[in-house]
Amino acid sequence: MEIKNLKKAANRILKAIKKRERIVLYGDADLDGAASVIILKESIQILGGEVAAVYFPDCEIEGYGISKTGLDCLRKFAPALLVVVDCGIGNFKETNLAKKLGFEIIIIDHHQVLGKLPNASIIVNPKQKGDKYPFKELATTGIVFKLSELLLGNQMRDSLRKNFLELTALATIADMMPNEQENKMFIEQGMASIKNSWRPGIQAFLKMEPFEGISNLSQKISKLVSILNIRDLQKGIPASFRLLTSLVEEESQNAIKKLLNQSEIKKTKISNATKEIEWQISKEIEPIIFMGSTKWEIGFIGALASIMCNKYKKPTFIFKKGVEESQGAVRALLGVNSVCLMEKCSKYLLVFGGHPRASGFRIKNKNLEKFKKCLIKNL
Ligand SMILES: [Mn+2]
Repeated sequence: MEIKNLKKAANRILKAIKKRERIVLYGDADLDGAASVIILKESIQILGGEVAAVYFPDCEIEGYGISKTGLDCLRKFAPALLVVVDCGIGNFKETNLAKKLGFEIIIIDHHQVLGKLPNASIIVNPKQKGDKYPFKELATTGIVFKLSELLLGNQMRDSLRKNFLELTALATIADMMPNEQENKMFIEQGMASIKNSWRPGIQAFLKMEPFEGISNLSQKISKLVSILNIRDLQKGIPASFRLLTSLVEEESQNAIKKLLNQSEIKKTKISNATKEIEWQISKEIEPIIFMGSTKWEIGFIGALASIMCNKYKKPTFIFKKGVEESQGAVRALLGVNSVCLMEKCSKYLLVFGGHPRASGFRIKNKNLEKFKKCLIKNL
């Protein structure tokens, strides 16, 4: 049993390599997206192909998923095969726009399907209708790892396989996918070889002072994951991608120091925002937490929502308020499917999507109050 369309996607990519078509990779800027892009890019290169461009949208500026900004940036590469990883399943309009610009689109995603599918030429998503693959909880990197096995065949040497599994393990942990079945296997195998990883970025990390002292491997890994999950884009490339593809250990160490610093700053910001929220919710008792501020950053609203949701056991909607639009992160406890809940109120939203317990949305500010009321009514 194979994931629906996985073989089809592999064959299409192989054809593109053979015919020297231009290939463009488009990934979410979190660790799952970045690791997926790395595995795919390196697989294509091993097969003698070339990747014309990689693109990661900056959530702070252009929002989540396939963006108009991103497509404007990439249109000079059309006609090309555009492979979108770890996002795209909710990008109906943008997929059509990409087609109009001359891209053929493959979407490889694991986020919840929203009623219909975007108009891409191939969609790989274990959660789509008609997919009989029994395990639905793979991270996108897990799916892409399986794709790389199909692409490379017997060119997948043991050391490469181990290395890709290291990335898959890190991304599966970062995306908080359940540690069971195939994920468990990926995590176990990836962890087993990570100490001997040939990626200088990983070696740099393991040798650095604050981590050297941690003897417990899984603690070390969770620290590494928290650092790699910082969406620090420089010239459009996230820190995780830079670090995991870096060829120089020293350069990586400097990058890690910067990220450690950023993660401290992030912690302070989150703790300040937590106080603000707690002061607010002490005044009003509602079945959901629904709060936004112009001061909060996209970079930490997800973590902030997780903390509030776990502490107060309520579905939590935290958003960064912009001039006309807001962008939010949602967390819910087991038993509440936040994507389905938002689907019921989708007339107020510009974009939404994600996983049942961790998702996001974009909305016009004038609809915020109506959206909130609708959520409470449909809870
Ligand atoms: Mn993901």
